[in-house]
Amino acid sequence: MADRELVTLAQYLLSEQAEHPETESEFWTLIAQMAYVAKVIARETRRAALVGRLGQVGERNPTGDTQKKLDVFANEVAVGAFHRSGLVAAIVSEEMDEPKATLSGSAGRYILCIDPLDGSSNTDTNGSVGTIFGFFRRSCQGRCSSIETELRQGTSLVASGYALYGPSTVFVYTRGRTVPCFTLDHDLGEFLLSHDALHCPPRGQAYSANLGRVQEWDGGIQRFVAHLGERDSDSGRPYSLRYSGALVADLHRTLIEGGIYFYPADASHREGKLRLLYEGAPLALVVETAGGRASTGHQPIAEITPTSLHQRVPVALGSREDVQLYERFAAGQDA
Ligand code: AFP
Repeated sequence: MADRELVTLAQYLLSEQAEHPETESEFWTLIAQMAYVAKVIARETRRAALVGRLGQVGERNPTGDTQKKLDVFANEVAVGAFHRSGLVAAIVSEEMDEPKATLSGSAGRYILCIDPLDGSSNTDTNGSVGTIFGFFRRSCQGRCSSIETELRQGTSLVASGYALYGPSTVFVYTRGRTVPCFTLDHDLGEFLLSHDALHCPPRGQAYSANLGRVQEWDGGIQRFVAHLGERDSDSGRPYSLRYSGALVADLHRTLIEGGIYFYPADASHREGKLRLLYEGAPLALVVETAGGRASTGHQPIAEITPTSLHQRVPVALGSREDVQLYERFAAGQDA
């Protein structure tokens, strides 16, 4: 059987550029450059065990997590790829305390917020990991007082997406219209269009959460979990539990098969564990563009105005009806 017509990411970006001449031309370069970052990280995660890149470096990152060698590597790749690009003014990363001003400095129109290696606790066990990115348009041009003032709420994201390093490497991006998905052909070294547009089903039959923390969650969330476990064939319950420890992997499955991923506040994470700027907000744009919903449980993630670079936020992402149900339980209005 002949291969289906193969569309490379480069071809796809060119045709998008032709269709949307109003888009700043540098935008397409941002996406192409991020895909390059994903390829380099994919290559290194595949051979990490052979080149001494597994394990920890002994440091903790700004959000208190232990840093893995691959975390540091992935961060260096991302910084290297955008430092001289002339496109971004600064890079905010999970792996850096302070934003990194790039060589283009105040000339850059965007700020890149990135979790270079999401789920890095999986690296030593050959589990899936990912990269999450968001490009924010700066709210002021030239020299501004501080990076916090330049970052506005998630609705000002111009593009976001993720790469998933699993059995295959996928690259997903959106600018709020559709969510195309590309799969890396390692032999060609090219991302090829594999899903024209991801559409999150309105409801699923699986949930992803660290159930080990259930006793520390609000009563409403505990009741939500109990509800998902009750038998009811009309609504497809009980839901199955699927949790990988890598948000990107759980989210990618949720986008394709439906369901919900959530990480609420708990005793160790009073504000939630995930970070707004380089996890919650970028993935909220992806999920909502795919027809799903992204919420803290009490408000849309995209409506939160960031107040600090490494701000945390409770998160519920996935199928619209499943997230709405979560919100009802979080508000104490059980089903
Ligand atoms: P790391 O990137 O520090 O490994 O954190 C991963 C993550 O942010 C997200 O990808 C996972 O879903 C979640 O944290 C896992 O956290 P728990 O280990 O507390 O379940």
